[in-house]
Amino acid sequence: MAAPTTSPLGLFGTDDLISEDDRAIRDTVRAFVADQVRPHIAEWYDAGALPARELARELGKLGTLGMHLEGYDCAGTSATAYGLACLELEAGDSGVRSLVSVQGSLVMYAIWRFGSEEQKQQWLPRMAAGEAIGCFGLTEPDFGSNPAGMRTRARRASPGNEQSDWVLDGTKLWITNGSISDVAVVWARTDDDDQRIAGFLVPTDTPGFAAHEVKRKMSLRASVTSELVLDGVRLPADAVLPGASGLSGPLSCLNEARFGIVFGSLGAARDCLDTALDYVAERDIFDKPLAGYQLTQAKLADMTLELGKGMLLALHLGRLKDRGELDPAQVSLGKLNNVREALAIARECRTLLGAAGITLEYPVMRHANNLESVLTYEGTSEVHQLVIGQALTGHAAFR
Ligand code: TGC
Ligand code: FAD
Repeated sequence: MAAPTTSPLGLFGTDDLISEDDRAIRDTVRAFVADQVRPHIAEWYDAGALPARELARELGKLGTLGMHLEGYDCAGTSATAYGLACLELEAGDSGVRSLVSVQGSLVMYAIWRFGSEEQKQQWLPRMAAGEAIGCFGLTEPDFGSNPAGMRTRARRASPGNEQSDWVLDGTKLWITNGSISDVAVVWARTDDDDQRIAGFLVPTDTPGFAAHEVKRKMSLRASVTSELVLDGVRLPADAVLPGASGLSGPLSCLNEARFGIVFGSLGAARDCLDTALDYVAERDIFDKPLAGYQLTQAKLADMTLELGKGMLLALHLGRLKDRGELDPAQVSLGKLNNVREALAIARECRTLLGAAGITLEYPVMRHANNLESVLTYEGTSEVHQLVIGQALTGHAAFR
């Protein structure tokens, strides 16, 4: 039997498009995943429990938390390196990548971009080290794709007095890391004259704050997902993120996390394809390996094409981001395409594994189930189609 001559991404030669420094970071994260995630992930997934605190500390030591941010003990890598780290983490499990995305791209980025110097000093070094965990509360039970409709309210304890404390009331749902967080970034509509949306740093031990874990998930089982309840949560006047005003605040954070998913989703797809390649080489069907059938090779070729095209797109977007030229609609192109194709690859790989593909012995069904969440969070496919449609036509068709 002839040995394979290349891997799916090897065939595309995408490594040549990555700088030596970025490749070194990628390889370090890949080794971490092989050592600290792969041996345990099926068990964590089965149990629906991630040892998130321990893992966060290890991810902090590795330098992956807020890694593309400058200063405050963050690693200050390129955006492409951050993307490649997401890819390797998600090759382990989307839940592990989610932990890093939410911490670095949503919470740390929000504080780094919109916070006061005191807020940055207070939270960023501890979060970079994985000693403090954050969550990002935008979605509500009745407002997911349309966060502008949010009902969570922030009112002044003494109306009209800008030095007054804030009081927050509302409910956030589907919040990653919610019930294990030390701090929640909560987006709320204020009672100021312009009723603007603002972000608040809520220490999770503040009276009136509660977090409840969402149970019985069939996807992202190795990730903590929670409901946040804010019932008269009183915060000092300086709990607000001073640099964020309006919906562009949280949406700017989403651009960062969506960028990580452009790469991350390819990690799940690559892991499925690698698994399928190994499987078809070993599995004899009728009288020869499954790898030797034309139908199998057609599937493998088509999946390799989509994985490679997705990687070229991701690296292109990475380069644009490193030059400071990445537009949100371009992030939507990447998120829409790469998650959709990663899910298709995971499902196709599952067919190649036959019945074995439905078990946790192999990572394929786990990745496929995870990607169902990835397709929905950080903007559903339909939302990204509409963002792209708006860029192409000038018409906003969200409403
Ligand atoms: P619209 O009127 O278009 O815009 C309101 C303001 O925001 C600005 N803006 C953006 N700014 C930065 N980045 C973007 N991508 C932006 N898109 C819009 C816009 O310029 C405007 O600014 P200004 O200054 O004029 O006020 O807003 P809209 O209400 O029509 O909504 C547009 C829409 C539908 C695209 C947006 O609401 C949207 O993206 N919805 C999807 C919501 C979403 O993705 N939620 C994700 C929650 S977090 C999460 O899922 C974490 S999962 C994490 C994990 O575990 O990995
Ligand atoms: P809906 O908005 O109710 O959408 C339902 C369907 O309607 C979708 O198919 C959608 O595409 C479609 N639709 C919506 N608008 C339109 C339209 N204009 N035209 C046509 N179709 C449309 N949120 C956070 O804030 N923080 C987190 O940390 C977080 N983590 C998450 C973790 C997990 C595991 C999951 C599953 C979700 C998480 N979310 C988080 C929430 C996530 O962002 C939302 O689920 C997502 O934005 C979609 O909102 P929704 O579920 O309310 O769906």
